[in-house]
Amino acid sequence: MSFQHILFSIGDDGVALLSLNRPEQLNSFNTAMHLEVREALKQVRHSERARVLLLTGEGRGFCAGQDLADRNVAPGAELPDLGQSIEQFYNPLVRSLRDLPLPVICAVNGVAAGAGANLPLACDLVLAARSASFIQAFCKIGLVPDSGGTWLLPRLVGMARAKALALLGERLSAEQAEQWGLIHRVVDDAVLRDEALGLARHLAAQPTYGLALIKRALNQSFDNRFDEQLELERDLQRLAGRSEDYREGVSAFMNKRTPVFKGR
Ligand code: LHQ
Repeated sequence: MSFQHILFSIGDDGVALLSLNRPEQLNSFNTAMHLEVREALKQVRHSERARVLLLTGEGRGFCAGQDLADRNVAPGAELPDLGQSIEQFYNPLVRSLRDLPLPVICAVNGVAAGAGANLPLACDLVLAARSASFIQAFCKIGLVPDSGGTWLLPRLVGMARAKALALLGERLSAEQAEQWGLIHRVVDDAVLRDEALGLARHLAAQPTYGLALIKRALNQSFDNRFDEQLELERDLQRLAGRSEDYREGVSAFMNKRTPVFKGR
């Protein structure tokens, strides 16, 4: 499949780069872009080479959510079933980012609005350009935050701030987002791509099978009781302990050499 609305590559360094590429529409999602992103994520999941995914956007925006030009309802026309669009596209997208057995880095290069503000929250490490911002724009057009927003926001920033963001739809600066714990780190615009790639390459050389298990454990932690989480840690440690990377890590430590991890 050739891609028209995204840029996608998997490098020899193990970094899969997926960049949303509809800059004139601030990388908002139409059906074609959804299908391309879905295909790219499938390729990442099945790739032998991909060890980390880096998600970003081309142009001055990261993603403005749903392409509203696709959703303009003419007077008298039948009202669309937005639930179907969520079921068909947004929910599978968010699930696949969250469940991808690789670390997912999101580099928010500009404004992130609507579903575009919530996709980064489903990723594992979010960097944002200083000029970027996050807008829960849904309330301004009579909609409900989707793409996991109502679940992720309160867990990340607490209920008071989540409600303010979702009910007011005001622009949250990248710096404020970092201070609130919504994202990992703000960097200067000029260095965002390099910083994110540097982080991705660093992670790609780490024991990424183990990193995927860490991600699984942390993703479940707010839903489990303490005892359940201890049991999950036991199960995941059992898997980690059987990996080649664990053997390599211990052997390299004992022999005072640099480990070479394979992600399995
Ligand atoms: C756009 C969009 C856009 C099309 C900017 N669509 N063209 C799920 C399921 C099903 C249905 C509904 O929704 C959902 C989930 C959602 O995501 S709902 C929320 C949808 N998104 C929004 O409501 C955000 C709409 N955009 C904005 O509020 C502004 O564009 C922001 C605040 C993102 C950026 O503002 P500015 O920096 O002032 O840029 P701009 O507004 O001038 O936009 C630049 C261009 O991008 C412009 O086109 P033009 O031809 O005039 O240059 C916009 O029309 C276009 N654009 N967002 N979502």
